Amino acid sequence: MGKKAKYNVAVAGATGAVGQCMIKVLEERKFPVDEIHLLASERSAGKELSFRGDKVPVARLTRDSFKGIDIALFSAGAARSLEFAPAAAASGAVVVDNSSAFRMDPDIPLVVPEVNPGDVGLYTKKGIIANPNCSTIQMVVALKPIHDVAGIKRIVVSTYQAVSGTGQKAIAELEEQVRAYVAGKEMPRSVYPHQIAFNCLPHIDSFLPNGYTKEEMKMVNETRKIIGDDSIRVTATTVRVPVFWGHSESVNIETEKKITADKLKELLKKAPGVVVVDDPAQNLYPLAIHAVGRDETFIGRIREDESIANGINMWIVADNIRKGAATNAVQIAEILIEKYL
Ligand code: NAP
Ligand code: 3JN
Repeated sequence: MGKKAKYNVAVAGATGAVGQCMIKVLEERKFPVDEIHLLASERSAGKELSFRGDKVPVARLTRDSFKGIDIALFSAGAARSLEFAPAAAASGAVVVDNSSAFRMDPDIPLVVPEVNPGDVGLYTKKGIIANPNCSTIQMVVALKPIHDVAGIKRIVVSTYQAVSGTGQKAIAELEEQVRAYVAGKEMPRSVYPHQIAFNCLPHIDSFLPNGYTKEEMKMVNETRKIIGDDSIRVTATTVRVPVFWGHSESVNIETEKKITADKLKELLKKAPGVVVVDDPAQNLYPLAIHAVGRDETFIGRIREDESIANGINMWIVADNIRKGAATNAVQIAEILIEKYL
């Protein structure tokens, strides 16, 4: 059978922060969409969203939503992925899932196209490909080229994560709290356990018995799976900060072989999907506000860690909703249609 010219695509979670961005990214990258099917909860059924200038109705996500669908992009939460993604795959769609539901399943590839594009081919096992957590994606885009030349032994990461990572309600909550503060009123609070405006919360996702949060352990386990090296030691502290868009990360690595800061800058300048922004004398370093709307990962403050023999510090920033979720998923779909479907 010949290659299709266009594909029927479903977006599950189409009304959400990630889903709406997926629709935009499909348009921008001119993904060859024949029909688009927009799916969300019962609450959104009948709403209309725009795709390439046309109004498209949103339908309720059910197990029967995937007849005739070639590619299903999921961003409706892990519970919906567990319930509906296998049904989508059984209907013949290839699922690209944005949730944590299947990321650590050994029969499901976990893919960042700049790092392990070849793993896409493993989709045939279950018809599902997992998209990693946003904080993991931007870190591995930066670290894979370093691992290839110097061998990363240990990673210590602290994140500064935007509220958009928690979805639409959290974006609204930060804005409402800032407005209330300026108006001298009491700040409303429902999404986070504490005020997020003018504050930092060392708490993303729920706490685990080992004292880490789930978000922190996602960074540990997903990094090893994507890079394909379980010997890399990773420790993470994930922090929610009062920023709307763009996750930032302070990353310290220890390598087997020495790599100088100058060599590393040259290496990263050539790395796929990376932009080096590193001229401290001119106050130039990656900023969340500059990453918004971009698909690259920005790296700066690259310097040798003077406390150990083979150590590097750097600052890594990306648009968490684009490269951290929607764009990465669409890039995976592009590899699928280019090589496999
Ligand atoms: P959001 O803005 O709150 O949107 C949630 C979406 O899920 C909405 O479209 C919502 O539909 C839909 N939904 C909720 N319950 C549903 C149900 N019972 N049946 C069908 N659809 C339902 O959240 P978001 O930020 O877009 O994130 C959505 C999910 O994407 C997250 O839970 C997470 O799994 C994943 N995500 C991944 C990353 C990453 O790191 N790669 C980053 C962010 C999010 P309604 O509008 O009808 O309620
Ligand atoms: O908090 C962030 O900045 C990223 C959030 C991701 C997220 C939010 C809710 C549920 C995830 C995820 O992708 O890991 C999940 C989940 O699917 O577990």
